[in-house]
Amino acid sequence: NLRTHYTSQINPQAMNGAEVTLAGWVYEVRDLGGICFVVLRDREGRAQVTLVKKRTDPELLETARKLMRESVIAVTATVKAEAKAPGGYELIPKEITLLNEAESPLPMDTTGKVEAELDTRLDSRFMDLRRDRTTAIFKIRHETLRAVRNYLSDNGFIDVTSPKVVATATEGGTSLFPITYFDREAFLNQSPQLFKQILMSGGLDRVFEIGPIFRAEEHDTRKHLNEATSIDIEASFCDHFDVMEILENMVAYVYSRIKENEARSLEVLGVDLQVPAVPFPKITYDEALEIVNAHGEESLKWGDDLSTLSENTIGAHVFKEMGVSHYFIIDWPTEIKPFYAMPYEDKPQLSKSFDMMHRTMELSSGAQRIHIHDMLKKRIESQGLDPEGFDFYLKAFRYGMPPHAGWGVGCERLVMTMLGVENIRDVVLFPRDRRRLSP
Ligand code: ATP
Ligand code: AMO
Repeated sequence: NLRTHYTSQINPQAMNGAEVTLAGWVYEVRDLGGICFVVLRDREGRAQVTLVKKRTDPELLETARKLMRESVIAVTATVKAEAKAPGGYELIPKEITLLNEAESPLPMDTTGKVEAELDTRLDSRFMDLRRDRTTAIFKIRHETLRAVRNYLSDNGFIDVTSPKVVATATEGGTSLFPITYFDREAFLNQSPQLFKQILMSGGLDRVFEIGPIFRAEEHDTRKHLNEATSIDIEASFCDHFDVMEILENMVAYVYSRIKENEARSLEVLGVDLQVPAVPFPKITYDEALEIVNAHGEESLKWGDDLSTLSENTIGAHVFKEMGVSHYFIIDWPTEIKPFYAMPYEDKPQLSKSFDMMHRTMELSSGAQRIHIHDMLKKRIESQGLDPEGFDFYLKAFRYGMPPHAGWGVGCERLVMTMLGVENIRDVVLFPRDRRRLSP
């Protein structure tokens, strides 16, 4: 390894006088004549390399002065505690090695002084990632998924992966990406839904999957991707209320982990994170309609899906009345939920389903599922789908399928709402949308 430390690992007091080697990018060179500063940036922060003309080998000084911004360097230096320098120390270099020179001009600014358009940043994502804000977002995304994995593993869930090349649709509303699978038509999977349910028949009892989902949404919005990352669970012998409790506790846990482990990233982003209190309030679909209709901007009748506008109206109302951002909408009309949602026994027009919302968007959908074979087959038919295509799925319901429930959360929506990021593309390394297929 070329480096001995990251910039953040240098303790100015304890390491004063020690020799270290840091490696990273040239953030900036400030040549003030008698003194020259090279600021080195690595993933964890920045360090100032100080070269005083009178006390520096002329060849070394010349190397430093000629460094092009964003070139890759390694610096072997002595640590010197210096209260005025960023991080409380500066580096007095013995050697500066230019590992790879960057061309000039750069495709975009990395200092945050000039704010580039999102498209420019995504076109040069490698360069955008060198900005503090972007690095902070992806560290938090990492910590989010780590917290999710820990939380679910600690609560008895088994980490699984299901196929992404499939033969059937699962989520009625959105369309499919067809692909050619040898001589057959296949699709990119919209959701691990059918597979996670089959695993309940297999007796795995509680499973989770973090993986890609593909949706051929034609629209261009700030909250839709064509390839998203879904966090899915399925749990046997549970109803919808049980899995809502798992969901709200997981979200609160994620927030608390981020607050604790990513304080510096939150600071870079200027986010003062409030861990949401559990339980999240629950309103019924009927109450949600009343809120929308009382508000007057839109008129919805029973059985309509909630539009983006109505989601905003309800979110604002809940925030105003209850002071919370996260809430559930429960008891949806069976007809507008997917075929696998379990209807209430006494009121079959209502289903044991829910959406978990954050002020301006849906974060998760879930439900208790139909575990009765004949009932499920009827629901598939009544939604105009061909049960034959679902044979592999229905089969699992004929030989001992336990009652079960589950949900899916979009990882990107979880992160963007946590950080107040406006556009979902900001929290995906290489987003796929209607226009974007590379990088
Ligand atoms: P699902 O309900 O399957 O998760 P969805 O896209 O319908 O997906 P949301 O993403 O929460 O659900 O969107 C909420 C509402 O926004 C939808 O009910 C719909 O009215 C509207 N909507 C959904 N997709 C789009 C889109 N691509 N462009 C504009 N509005 C959309
Ligand atoms: P649903 O279709 O609501 O439910 O998806 C679950 C969650 O996944 C996220 N999501 C998306 N994020 C970004 N771009 C998209 N195009 C996109 N589509 C979905 C959202 C959404 O709430 N099988 C069910 C889940 C279940 O019942 O277990 C399902 O897929 O955050």
